[in-house]
Amino acid sequence: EQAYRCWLQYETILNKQEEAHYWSYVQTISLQKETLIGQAIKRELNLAVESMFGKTSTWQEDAQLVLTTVADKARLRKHGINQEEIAELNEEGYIIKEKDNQLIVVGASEKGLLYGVFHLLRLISQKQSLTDLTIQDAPQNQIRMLNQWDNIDGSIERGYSGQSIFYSNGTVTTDEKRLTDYARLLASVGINAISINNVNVWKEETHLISERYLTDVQRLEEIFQSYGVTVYLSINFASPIELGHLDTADPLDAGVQQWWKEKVAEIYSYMPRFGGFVVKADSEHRPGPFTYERDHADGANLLADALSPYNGMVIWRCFVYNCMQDWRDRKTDRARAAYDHFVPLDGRFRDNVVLQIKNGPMDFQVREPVSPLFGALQQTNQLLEFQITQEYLGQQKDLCYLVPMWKEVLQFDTKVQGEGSTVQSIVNGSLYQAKISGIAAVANSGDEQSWTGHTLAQANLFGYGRLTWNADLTAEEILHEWIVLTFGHEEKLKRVLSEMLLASWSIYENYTTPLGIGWMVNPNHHYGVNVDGYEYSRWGTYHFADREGLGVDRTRESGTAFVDQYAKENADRFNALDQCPDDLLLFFHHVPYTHRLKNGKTVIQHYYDSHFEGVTDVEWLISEWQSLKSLIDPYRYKNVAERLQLQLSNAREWRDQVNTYFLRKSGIPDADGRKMYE
Ligand code: BDP
Repeated sequence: EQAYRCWLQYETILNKQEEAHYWSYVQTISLQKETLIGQAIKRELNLAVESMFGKTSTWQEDAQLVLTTVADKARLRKHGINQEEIAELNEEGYIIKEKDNQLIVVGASEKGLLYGVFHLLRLISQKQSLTDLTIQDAPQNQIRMLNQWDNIDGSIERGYSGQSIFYSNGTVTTDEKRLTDYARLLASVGINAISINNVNVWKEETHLISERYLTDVQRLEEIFQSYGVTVYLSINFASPIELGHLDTADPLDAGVQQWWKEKVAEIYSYMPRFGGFVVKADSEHRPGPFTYERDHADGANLLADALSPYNGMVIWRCFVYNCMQDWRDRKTDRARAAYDHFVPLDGRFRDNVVLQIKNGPMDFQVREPVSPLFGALQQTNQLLEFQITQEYLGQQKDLCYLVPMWKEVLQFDTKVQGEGSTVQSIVNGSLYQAKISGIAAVANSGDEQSWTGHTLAQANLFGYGRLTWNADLTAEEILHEWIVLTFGHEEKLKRVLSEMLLASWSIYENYTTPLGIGWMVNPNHHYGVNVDGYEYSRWGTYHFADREGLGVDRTRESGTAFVDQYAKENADRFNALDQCPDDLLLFFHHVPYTHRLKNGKTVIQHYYDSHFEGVTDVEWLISEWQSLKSLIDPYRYKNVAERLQLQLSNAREWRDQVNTYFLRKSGIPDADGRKMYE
């Protein structure tokens, strides 16, 4: 039960004083309209009040808690809220104000009101006093999206939390309770968009936009819509051929254009508030405009024209590279691909196209530099793409709290318009006055009791929502909120859990691939170590270790010149061996094993040390968790305890293989003479 409820525990309030304080506000509630979202608000409050107080609120016209929107001018006046306060909010914002034992929540829209109510419930769960409260809040990023990589057979691509809650055995689910609870979780942290099928669209999934499925998709859409979450579908670029039986999907072909227009009209006849399409084209064997010698602006604009009468959007992914490259040609660099494909097209996309760009130039490794597309694209709408599901980060067996990594990405200064041209300022639309912008992320949820497999991985879903709402929150602040909402107020619990989670990313990095090299994973499933697993394959993901050294030379003098995709200042910094940050050293440079890092250690010694440390740190995680046993319910305790054991074997395996491999390659022994498995 607790695992299922995540951060919406709504624990019974036992303290009499606290109970009296909060009850005085929620005993009577007024809500003007009973629209879809209005009903969701009412449902949530009833559920929360019942669970926290064991009694029910009375819904009446004159009440202690007033829920309303800006449209209700008379009531705002009555509560002394002036127009200026409201005018500062965007349409998803809200005000919460307490005066004389009356509480009012005003949404700039109904959605804003919904977010305001969740905020209020969060305050109560955190035991914050409501007396004299004034809160004015609105999201910083416009689109805050989840990408489900769910397939109709019920499997989830890169899913580590069981099966899909959207589909099973070739049909759309009928478990509306579970979907509603998911929508609640998302809305409670401000997520406002979701694409409900895998970006790799083929076979049956292609039919999701056809009559066969649209009635079912509409059912799901309504659930999410009632929590302010707009639904999108991933589509197959070759749909005109596969569904429409045309002989081409050429974006400049009039028949193809007509086909998409009719298709989009059909979709909107089912779902007038449908969001639009997510498209992975010409990538990893998916079809796309290249087949017809057209470029990606042609491809995206084709769909954009069909969607624009309905204000629909095309979310076009930039994860385009040649996955069949010749690995012997060291000049081909996969990291360059997205920039090389898309920068020449800057300015050619329609207003309702938004390019979705992975945070790094490769693929969600434990540490990558920020994608140079951020900053380079100046006349194109952009969405940043994160991966919440831990494909390369321990697959929800290993613990890895991701908010600190995401913060680094958002704070990275691209310098394209001088100091302060951060990624956040691009994705919130301010730097280039973008019409559409925001953040998307691959979800980590499934049908397991805890939603995320590893109970502590709930922190990443929660954290993603909170951070995309407000990028100024620190990783610590978000974590503390999450711990209290999920596990309660016990001091020891708060301290230990936050130490564990805040250390977890760097622990994972230490026993896997520190210094920015990445990969070395088992091919295909990507869990666990395999140092040369991808080294001689066509995927473009290499470490180039030889007897002298390791790392990828991406410098302008002797390497792939990838560095020059960044603004000059960053390019020069990454390019210069003595200025490149150590944690990205091997991403940009091929160095001898004896190269000295800024901490004075050689690269090889750092590799040995960090791998030994990583394992010791996992042992520390285990003993920390054990110290919490009496403070956590048995289900969640066991769930995490078991996974920590898996993490320990994984970490040992990484340590032993990586250390042995580099000992053999380099012939340089560990300075501390520790045992290696030669
Ligand atoms: C990679 C995954 C692959 C995805 C691809 C993508 O291994 O399953 O299809 O990204 O983002 O990380 O399209």
